[in-house]
Amino acid sequence: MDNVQLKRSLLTDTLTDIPPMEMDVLSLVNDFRRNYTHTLGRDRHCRSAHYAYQALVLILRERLMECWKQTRYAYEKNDCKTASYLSMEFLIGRTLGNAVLNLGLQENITLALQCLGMELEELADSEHDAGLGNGGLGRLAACFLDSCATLQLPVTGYGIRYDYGMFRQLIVNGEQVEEPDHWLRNGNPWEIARPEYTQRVHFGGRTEYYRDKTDRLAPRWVDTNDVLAIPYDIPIPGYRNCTVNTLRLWKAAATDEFDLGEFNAGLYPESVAAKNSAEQITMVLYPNDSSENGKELRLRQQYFLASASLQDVLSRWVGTHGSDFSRFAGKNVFQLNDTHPSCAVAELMRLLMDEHGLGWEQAWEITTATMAYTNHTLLPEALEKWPVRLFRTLLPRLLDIIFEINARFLAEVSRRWPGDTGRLSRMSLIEEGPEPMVRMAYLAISASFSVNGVAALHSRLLAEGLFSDFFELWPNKFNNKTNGVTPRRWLVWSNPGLTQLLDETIGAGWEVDLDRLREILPLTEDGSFRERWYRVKLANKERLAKLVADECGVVFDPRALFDVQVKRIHEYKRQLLNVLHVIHLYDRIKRGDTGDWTQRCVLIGGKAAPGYFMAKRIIKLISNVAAVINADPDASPLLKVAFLPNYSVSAMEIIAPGTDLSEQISTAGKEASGTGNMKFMMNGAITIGTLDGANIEIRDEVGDENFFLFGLSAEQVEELRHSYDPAAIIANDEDLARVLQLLSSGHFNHFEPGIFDPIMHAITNPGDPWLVAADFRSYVEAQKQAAALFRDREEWTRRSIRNTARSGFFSTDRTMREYNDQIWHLPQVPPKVNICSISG
Ligand code: HTW
Repeated sequence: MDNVQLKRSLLTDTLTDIPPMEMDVLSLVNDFRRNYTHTLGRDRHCRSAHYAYQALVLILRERLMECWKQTRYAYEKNDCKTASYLSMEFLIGRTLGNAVLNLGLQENITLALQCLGMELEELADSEHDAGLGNGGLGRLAACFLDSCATLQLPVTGYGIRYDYGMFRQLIVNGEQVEEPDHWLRNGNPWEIARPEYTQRVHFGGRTEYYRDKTDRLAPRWVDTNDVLAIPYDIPIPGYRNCTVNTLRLWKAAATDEFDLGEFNAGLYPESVAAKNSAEQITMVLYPNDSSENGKELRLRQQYFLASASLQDVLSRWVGTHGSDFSRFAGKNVFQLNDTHPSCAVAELMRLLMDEHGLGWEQAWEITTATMAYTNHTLLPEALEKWPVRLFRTLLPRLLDIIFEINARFLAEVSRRWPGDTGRLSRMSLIEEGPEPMVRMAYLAISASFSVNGVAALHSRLLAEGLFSDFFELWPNKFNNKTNGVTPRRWLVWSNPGLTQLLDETIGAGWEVDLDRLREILPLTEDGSFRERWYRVKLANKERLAKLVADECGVVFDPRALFDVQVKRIHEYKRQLLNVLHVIHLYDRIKRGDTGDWTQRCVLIGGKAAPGYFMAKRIIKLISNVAAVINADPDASPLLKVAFLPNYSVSAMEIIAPGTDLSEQISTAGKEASGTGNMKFMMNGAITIGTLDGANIEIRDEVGDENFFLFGLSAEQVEELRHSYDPAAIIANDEDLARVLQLLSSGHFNHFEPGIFDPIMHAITNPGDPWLVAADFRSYVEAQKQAAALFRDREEWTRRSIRNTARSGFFSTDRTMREYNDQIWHLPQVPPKVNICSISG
């Protein structure tokens, strides 16, 4: 072939135009071999499954790349508005199975691997979870990205590439032990480093005033210690639509010019070692869910995320639009996932003014037209406040700006309510006192055009309670966006048995139009359909029973009622109430009160924040109670209890499909939404729950006869607080009295005297904020109903079917459409697909 022929046979002569990759089984097999031997350099002597996993990831990655590029080009070409989802957490779990599913390659990859003597499930199972989040808030961000890609919305996730994600939880002698999660040890084949987009983030120093080009006094931030932010991109494929969005995670790196002073003094090793302090920033995820911890390093992380992400967006803007920011707000929106990235408010002001020369008014107009804030909790201990003193040393220029925002804001408040000094101090962005604090939620609200809660009740309580002053001032900012979960991971991938049954019954397509699940409703009256439904659930329970046997050494009988509570361990979530019920069942067995018994297997799992004493003690109680019951020959045929160590995204993929009864038992008014509740519902579990968070909407959707309701309402909880008398409740409830007698007698801690005293105290304390004793009776009654119903297999199955059928509302596709229609207003932009062979 001569040169001319060669050129003609190429598609074009640019560097990046390449022909589409084949998706057939033979091509997959050959590409697998090529990657295994040539890219990874393995030969027939290699026995490690790890390289097979890697080769599989590489053939998927190759196939994602073209779509990824085309997706970027489509967004650029349309010059369309884009959203940046700023979050300190993205709890994505495993990526392999999700990529295979979303690329529509399940069948062909399974076949290709079979040819090579391997199994997809096994390889998928060898992937380490990306545990870059604590719980619901972080997982929500991951589900949002899946739905945005599926809806072809131009949304980029911005987060932190922690070297150590959520700790691995071991249970040793019934107690939680934390182990570091070095998830990057074997590399992360899903990420692409993009050092060419590195940003520089400032810390420390001071503000100085200088004369700018127009001879005006202008502030600038000087004498700073800088840290580099290097982006690592992870592809987020949409569901069979060729869109691949981006999750951009920042890693901290030292600059090269650090501490020249020490170099000159000949302290070369010391000064290289000092690089550490910069690189520390992205070392570890803080393992606290729904509580603030106030550490300086955490504020550094937050600012690092906000600054790097905003600079990334601004430098792209300047690259394509130059220094004209007049259309910036029409083309950008920033969604703040709780207050964690809320430094972004002041940082955007700083960048626009100090780096891009805008005046305050124009910068503020842009900031307030682009920032939107989502609140995820009403718990006062989770509301972030940072000492003004810390801001002054770490982020002095930001503090100037926050003070200015506050001064202008308070002026607005006093124009509206002249002389109302109480209101001024209540609403000030700065909490006065011996240690003045910046109230991050107020900073976020004051600069955002949208403030939303995550379930209907939660959003109402924000407006009526926590943020009522702000609601009075700006009622139109406030709105609700009820959470969801992605049905691709939480139904299609996790529950292949049910997926097949649904496909055969109503035809494919429901995965992206989840309301279609309602089409199975008439079949609740079809006995053979119910039988198939029951068989699927049974098989999933066998899978879960295997997990429990492997991880806990406890044997669950798949015919029993699988009663499951998995979530972070927190007093407001009331795992304690669950244990009290378990002890009550045990007590009934020991008293011979076992007429019409329903065999039950209770599974509890979740991590405690390492510094949360009561949460850790609750884990110990669950473990000890489980040990006593499982070893008791009277009890164990009727009741089994297990604490599952190291609850995680990939554990939930097995747990949700195998669950009959979903425990959602938080004190009403405390759980903002919950999202595990939705995963269980989608997989046909029935909820036992309080009127809290999204439980209320779950019950509205499924109908009250398909939900076991108990407990005080949020209003009743507030009302009772003043007159709560647990002693009287205990005195009037023999069952509860016996349970507490067993607990305080040391029956569950014969060799560990006194360890459960703090738990007894918490339950019997009139100041118990979680009102455990108050809801015990109605909880036990609801559990009785559940147990009785479970013995009627046909009726239970009908209600299980209805739960799945009516779970459509809880797809994040619906949630993202609402964010987009009411907050973001982004266009749907499909990539050019002629070059890409993946399309739906
Ligand atoms: C809510 C949960 C809700 C979920 O967000 C939670 N909020 C935090 N963690 C959560 C998604 O909207 O379904 O009901 O409790 O799971 C959360 C938090 C935090 C501070 C406040 C609230 C999480 C991690 C770190 C700090």
